[in-house]
Amino acid sequence: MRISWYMCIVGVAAAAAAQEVVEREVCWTSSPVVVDGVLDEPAWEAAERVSLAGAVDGSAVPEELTTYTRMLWDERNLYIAFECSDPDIWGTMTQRDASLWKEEVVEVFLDPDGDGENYAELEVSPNNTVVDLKIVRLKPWKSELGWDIAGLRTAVQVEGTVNLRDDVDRGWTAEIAIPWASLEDIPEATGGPPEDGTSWRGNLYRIERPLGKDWVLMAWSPVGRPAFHTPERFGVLIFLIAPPAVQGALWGTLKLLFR
Ligand SMILES: [Ca+2]
Ligand SMILES: [Ca+2]
Ligand SMILES: [Ca+2]
Ligand SMILES: [Ca+2]
Repeated sequence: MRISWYMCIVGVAAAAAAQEVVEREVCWTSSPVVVDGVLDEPAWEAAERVSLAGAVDGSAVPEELTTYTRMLWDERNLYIAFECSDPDIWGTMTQRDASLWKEEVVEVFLDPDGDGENYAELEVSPNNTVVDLKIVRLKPWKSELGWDIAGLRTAVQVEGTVNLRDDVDRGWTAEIAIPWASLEDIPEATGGPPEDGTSWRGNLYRIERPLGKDWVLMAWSPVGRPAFHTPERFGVLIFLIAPPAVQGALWGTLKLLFR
């Protein structure tokens, strides 16, 4: 979908009303993002913080498991940041493409053409272990675990101890850069940055597995069931060079200058 941001938002609003999906504006950054797990750059300070809710019904999650997400983009990368409160951080797997979803992770799903097929999945653990794969289709299930996000950069910072289960941790952050070029073989992704106003479907998730309690599944766009592979309920990501309010202000300034 490559249309103007205005048409994009009108279309998205209609789609959201029909499908009850959420949307978010992913804003361009002209200042650098250093992928070190520390979210102290001016770029991140300017980005909207969006919390994750219960993955099934959007219900509130326990305060000690709050998750905030931020997203940005520039000509080379899509950037995603997670801030996870967690009193007990753990994870044992350290091999790329291990079954991280069986432990504690944050996850990014990207479906550029929104057809629920050929979408990218990335998971990052508190050990900064990753699994990346392409979901080719859901019925019958076909995925490519050998597919890698070329040039992927991830970093994690932990406030606490990983795998010490009897102390109280504060939480962990994940900072992620996904090169546009790595998505070249995903339909509708071109291998370059999206045009201003382009919208993709996608979702952000977290799996939390407290000791002796039920798992907690969290999502940006609730999917209506305890299964993350529900692409019809993914949210809508709108890539904007500048948010509409800024564009409107710029247009107003130009009109004043040239009248
Ligand atoms: Ca950083
Ligand atoms: Ca935990
Ligand atoms: Ca797709
Ligand atoms: Ca892989």
